[in-house]
Amino acid sequence: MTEQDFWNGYKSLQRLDSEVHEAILAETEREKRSLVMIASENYASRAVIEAQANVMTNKYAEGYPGARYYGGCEFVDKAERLAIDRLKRLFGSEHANVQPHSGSQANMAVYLAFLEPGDSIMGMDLSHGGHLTHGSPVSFSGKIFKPVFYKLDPVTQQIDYDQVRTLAKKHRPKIIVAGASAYPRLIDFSVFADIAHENGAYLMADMAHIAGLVAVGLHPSPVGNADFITSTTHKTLRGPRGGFILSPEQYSGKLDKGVFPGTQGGPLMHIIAAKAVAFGEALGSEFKDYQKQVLVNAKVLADEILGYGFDLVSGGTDNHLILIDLTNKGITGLDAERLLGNAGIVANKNTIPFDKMGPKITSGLRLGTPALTTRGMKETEIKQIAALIRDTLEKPDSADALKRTRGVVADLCDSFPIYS
Ligand code: DSN
Repeated sequence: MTEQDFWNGYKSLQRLDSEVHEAILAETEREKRSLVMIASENYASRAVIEAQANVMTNKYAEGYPGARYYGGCEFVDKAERLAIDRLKRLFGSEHANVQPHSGSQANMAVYLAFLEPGDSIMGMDLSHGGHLTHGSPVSFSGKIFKPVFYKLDPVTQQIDYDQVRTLAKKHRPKIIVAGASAYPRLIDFSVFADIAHENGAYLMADMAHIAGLVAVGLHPSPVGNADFITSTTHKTLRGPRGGFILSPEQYSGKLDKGVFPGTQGGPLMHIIAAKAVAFGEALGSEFKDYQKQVLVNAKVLADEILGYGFDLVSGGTDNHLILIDLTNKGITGLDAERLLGNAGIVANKNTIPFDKMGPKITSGLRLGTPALTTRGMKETEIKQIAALIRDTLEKPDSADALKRTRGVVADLCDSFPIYS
């Protein structure tokens, strides 16, 4: 069955709402025809997509399995219990909450459970690779709580744990957040835990980007170090869009209340069913092979891009992404994103540490390998794609280069279908 057949199967949608049906078909085609290098995107399996398109969307299930505020929850209870059990096994965690609608809501639930408005939180500066919900003034996290930010070391462009310790001592945040959305290096959760606990703070690890790597032991786990662990389900973990929280048993009651009734009402039971499927997939042996290849591909991408004279923030990568500093190439992140998009390579502009441009322009470009690797691409294809990126960014006015690049992108997309 091709993707087109898959979506054409939605006959009622086609009949009743052709506009939305067409938008879905167009998105299907866009995904098929482009090389996705957005580090936070991936392709959920067909089983995950099928599981989330189910009648559990009809069901209210406020509460938790066995203790709901509605009748008729026996089957959604089963789905949620499967998701919880599989997730706990996947990460070796004592407690799991699979209800957060997103990573942001998972973070919000932790803050609500353990902080009072006005309390201080400390996270990585957004422009250095942190996340909006780690205290940015434009997010609830910076509006309700008092944020303190650590920055990357200006020379190594990596986390400066001494600076984190000094800031923790000075500001005594109640929660320290270890996690990032554009950081290409390993995060040492045990050092973060020491710093937090020495200073009377909780440690929250936001492992959204690296959850798939952590699940198979290819990135050190925050479990056993962090008091609370939040994540999304759809990045390296390759599930449906959503979030979850892990913790030791001692925090389970407060955390569960932080999610419901603290920040959410009825859980999305169809999405929880799909999360269960994705966690089951992640427990399989093929998932480790996939994550290994994600890492190999990212390293090859880093080496190739460096070989073409581009600078990388921190000089390389230990995970699934690289962050190109475009300063020496005289091109902005915005222009790079546009040029690549026009050629069929989807990526996103990103600030680099101490960026002189604002977040709407930026001097950086973030590239990740999770989605390409799901399509089955390996070192050979990554080398080809690195060359396309070089051509696109170094010859922005060459119609020949653009034509060549579009041709190679089309060939790669044909040879590596997403859903075959
Ligand atoms: N917006 C996500 C990312 O692209 O990294 C983080 O939530």
